[in-house]
Amino acid sequence: MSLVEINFDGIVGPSHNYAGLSLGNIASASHGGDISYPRAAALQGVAKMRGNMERGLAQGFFLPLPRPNFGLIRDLAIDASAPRQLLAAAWSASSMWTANAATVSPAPDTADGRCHLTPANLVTMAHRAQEWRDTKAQLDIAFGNREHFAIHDAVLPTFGDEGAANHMRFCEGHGSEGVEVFVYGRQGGKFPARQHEQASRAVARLHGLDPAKCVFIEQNPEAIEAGAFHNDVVSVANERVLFTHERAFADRQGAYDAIAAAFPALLVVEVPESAVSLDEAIRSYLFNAQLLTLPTGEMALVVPTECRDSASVWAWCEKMLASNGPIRQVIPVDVKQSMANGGGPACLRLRVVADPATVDPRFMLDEMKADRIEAVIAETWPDQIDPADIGTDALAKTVIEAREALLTVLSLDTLA
Ligand code: SUG
Repeated sequence: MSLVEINFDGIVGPSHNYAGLSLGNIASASHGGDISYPRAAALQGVAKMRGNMERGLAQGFFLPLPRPNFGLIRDLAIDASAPRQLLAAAWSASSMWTANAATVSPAPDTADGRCHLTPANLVTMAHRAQEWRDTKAQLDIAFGNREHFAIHDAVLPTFGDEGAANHMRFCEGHGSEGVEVFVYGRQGGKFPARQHEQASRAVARLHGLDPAKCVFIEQNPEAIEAGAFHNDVVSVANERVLFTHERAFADRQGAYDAIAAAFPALLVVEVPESAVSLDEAIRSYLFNAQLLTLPTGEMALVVPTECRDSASVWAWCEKMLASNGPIRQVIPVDVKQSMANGGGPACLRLRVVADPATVDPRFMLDEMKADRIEAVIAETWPDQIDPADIGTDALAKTVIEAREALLTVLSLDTLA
C-alpha cells in the first residue's frame, strides 16, 4: 500500500463563462460580461495536468457537471422574468474549481484508517450550491472502494462549507499522520465569509480526526475584504511548509503558534506586506499555487503566469529561490481563462492522498488519455461564449453534446 498525493483537476466545462456571479471574488466581478473561451480554458487545464505528470506526479481528474442544470431551472422556475444571474447560475462551469469539491482527510489521519471525503455544500453562492450532489456522484465512483474510502454527504446548509480551499494539512510525508488545519471566516464584513467555523468542526468530527491533531484558525477579515474569498488565495501548505502572506490570518502569531503546537516541525515561509502587498498577492494569485513535492524530494511552486508579470511578486520569488529555503522551483503556468473567474492553479485541483491502485482507473490520467481528452475538447468545446448566448437552445445543445462526447470517450456514460 503506497500512499501518494494525487492531484485531481477539474476539466473546465464547455459552458465556461464570465457571469460575475461571485461577490467578493474580484476577478469574477471585474470580468463579468466578458467573452469566454471554453476550449482554450479546458486545454490550458489539461496542459497544467500534463506538466505535473511530466514531473513524475500522480494525476487524476474530475468531469464537468451537467449544464445547463435543468433541475435548478425547474426548481427556481427560472424564466425570462427571472434575474439573468439565476439563469447564468444554471449554466455555470464552476465545478472546474475542484479545490471546492470536498474536504479530504487521508487514511493516516482518521479513526477508521480510511480516507474520508465530504463534498462541500458551497451554500454561500447560488451557482455553486447546486454542485455537491453531482460532485458526490463522481466521488462515489472514483473512490468507490469502501475498504479505503468513506464519502459523506455535505454538511447541512445551515453552515457554509467551501471544502479544501479552506483546509490545510501538515505532515512529515504525505503518507504519514498529519495535522489538519481548518480556516474559517466570520460574517459581518463587506463580503461574505464563506467558510463557517461549525462546518469545519463538523467535517473534522465526521472524518474521525484526533482533536489533538486539528487546528481551527480564523481568516483575517481584512484579507476577505481585500478579495481573499477562500483561504487558498492567501496561503498554501505542503508537508512541513506553510507558505503564506503575512496578513492571511486574524491573529498571525497565534495561528503559527497553534499549528506549531500540534505540528512542531512546521516551517513558515511568510511573504511580508512590505515585499508583496495583500492586494498584489490577490491580484497575482501567488498563493493560489500548487506546492508540490517532486520525486526528488524538492518542493516546487506552480504559480499562474500573472506572478511572473508582477514586478514585486517575481522579485520576491527570485529572492526566495536564491535563499536556501524549502521551495526550490517556481513554475509559471498559463491558466488565464480560469484566472479571470478567480481560479488559479490551486483552485483547479483537489488533493487526495491515496494509493492510486485503489482509485477507479477511469479518473486517473496518463498521456494517452490526455491526448483523447484534448481531442474531444478541440472538436466539441465551444470556441467562445458571449454572455448573451447563455440560455439559447443552440448553445445548450453544443454544451450537452460536448460533455456527452467526453463521458463516452472516458467510459463514464453512467454520469450522463
Ligand atoms: O467560487 N469563481 C469561483 C472561483 C473559485 C476559486 N476556488 C478556490 N479559491 N479554491 C468562486 O468564486 C466565478 C463564476 C462567475 O462569475 O461566472 C466563480 O464562481
